[in-house]
Amino acid sequence: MKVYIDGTFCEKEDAKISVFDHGLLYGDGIFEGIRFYHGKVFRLKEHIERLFESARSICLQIPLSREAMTEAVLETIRCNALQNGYVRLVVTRGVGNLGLNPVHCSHPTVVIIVDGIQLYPTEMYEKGLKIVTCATRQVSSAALSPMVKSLNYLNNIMAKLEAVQAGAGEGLMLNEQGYVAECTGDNVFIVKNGQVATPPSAAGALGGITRAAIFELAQNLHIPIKEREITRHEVFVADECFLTGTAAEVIPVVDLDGRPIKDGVPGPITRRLIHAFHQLTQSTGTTIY
Ligand code: PXG
Repeated sequence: MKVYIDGTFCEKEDAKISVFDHGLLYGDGIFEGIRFYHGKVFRLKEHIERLFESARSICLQIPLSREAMTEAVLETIRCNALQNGYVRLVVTRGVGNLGLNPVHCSHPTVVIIVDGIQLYPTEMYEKGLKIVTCATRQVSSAALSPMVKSLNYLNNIMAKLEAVQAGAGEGLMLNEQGYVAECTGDNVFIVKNGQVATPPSAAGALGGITRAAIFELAQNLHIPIKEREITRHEVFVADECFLTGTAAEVIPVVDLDGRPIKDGVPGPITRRLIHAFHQLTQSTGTTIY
């Protein structure tokens, strides 16, 4: 595996950055997780745009243009000669001193890693996931905008740990007000009486690229869809529930905290959206080679 660091490619073993990098010292930075399927990168423009918006929001000047960053991603995939896989694009504040002040970090660090992808087992896409509600709350959107895909994942990791310790596939995170925000690494949707709903960004949901694709697909299929506040109770009594994320794609949820969702099997709207999303990933994207 070849890794891109600040414009040069190195072997995985040599892919190292400074211990003075504020990405390490403070989690000061941003990232993207991107998929490519059959030699085409899925929603590359959207991922690059979200990265640059995250950067703008945290006052981080990415040392490349959008076009150069796009080319760097494509070149890193080419370098690894893969047709299918996952890209982790990370931009940190860069090397500074031991103080918090980002002003002393003059050069942001850009890292692009290409690897295979660890999906949920195929069986879970057919049978659905069991999830649990985490005691760890989502960070307040007043503290850190959920639209910024930052390197600060400690609260998501604490929530993930709770899910793992409970033997669940994912963990549902509530916000400070107790409304549903998202899962630890996925957005969450419910279906009730034929209507699809997902929490708004203000409730603590990341502006997911997969989430946005689901809005487009639902609209094309004439399935009503909207953003609204959702309670945990509404998930218990939903007709269907599913999660979306670059890694997970679209995956059904059939149980929350030991309450089966409806009949405890993936629902028809979830199945239609999984199928439509699969077709989208197979038929669209930026050509790599
Ligand atoms: N919410 C959170 C908190 C995320 O981290 C998503 C939603 C889905 O967004 P996209 O744009 O991917 O549809 C994410 C992204 C992992 C892992 O290992 C997951 C993400 C990021 C990094 C690692 O599960 N998810």
